[in-house]
Amino acid sequence: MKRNPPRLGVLLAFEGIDQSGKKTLSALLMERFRELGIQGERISFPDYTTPIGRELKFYLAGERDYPPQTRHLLFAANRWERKRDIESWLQRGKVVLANRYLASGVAYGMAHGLEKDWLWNLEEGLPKPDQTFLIDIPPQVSFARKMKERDLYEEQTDLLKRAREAYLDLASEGNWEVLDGTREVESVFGDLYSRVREVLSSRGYEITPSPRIHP
Ligand code: DGP
Repeated sequence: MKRNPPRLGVLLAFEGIDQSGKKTLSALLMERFRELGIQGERISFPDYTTPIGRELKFYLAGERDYPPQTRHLLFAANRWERKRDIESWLQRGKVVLANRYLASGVAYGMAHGLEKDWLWNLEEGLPKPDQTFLIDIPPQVSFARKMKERDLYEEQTDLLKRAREAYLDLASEGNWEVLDGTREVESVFGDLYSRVREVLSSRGYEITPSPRIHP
């Protein structure tokens, strides 16, 4: 059996429906890592810069029509396109932050009525996250935060509702950290950061409480 290479770094995944705050929180975390001298990398999925990512962009703009399985294979293939990069960052001991990752494929696939096991199989072999954070918000909050220019999926309240339910279902099965994303960003970040510290400390990273000098 072919095994994935051993790794030294840490992979943290950020999940949640649109407008939950994934990008803002991971950007804040990267900022904190910079202050602490921790080497981090941030990656977002879908990654629209790859060949398959560009195809997904057309799809999300309503310019392509694919059967459900085909589009879910494309979303998963987009993650496989970046496998080597993620593995190489991890092997160099970096902390990798992924905005959306394996669980996006499963949650959105389930929201479209596809089978959970089939969806997980598409992700089998990609580096597994050390911790997945679900930034949980209801669809109404997502809509209130972004009213216009929503993509094909973002426009559909029912789909967002099902994606959120699927996320909560997955979170209860896995060892995920669920954060209430309806709160002020500082408060969500506070909770996120304490869990990140625990994960990193358990992996041998040295983290001081705060590198900032308070007058
Ligand atoms: P974003 O770039 O994060 O706004 O994502 C674009 C849209 O694609 C969003 O509505 C959620 C959806 N999406 C993201 N990842 C996946 C995936 O792996 N599978 C499916 N089916 N949809 C996804």
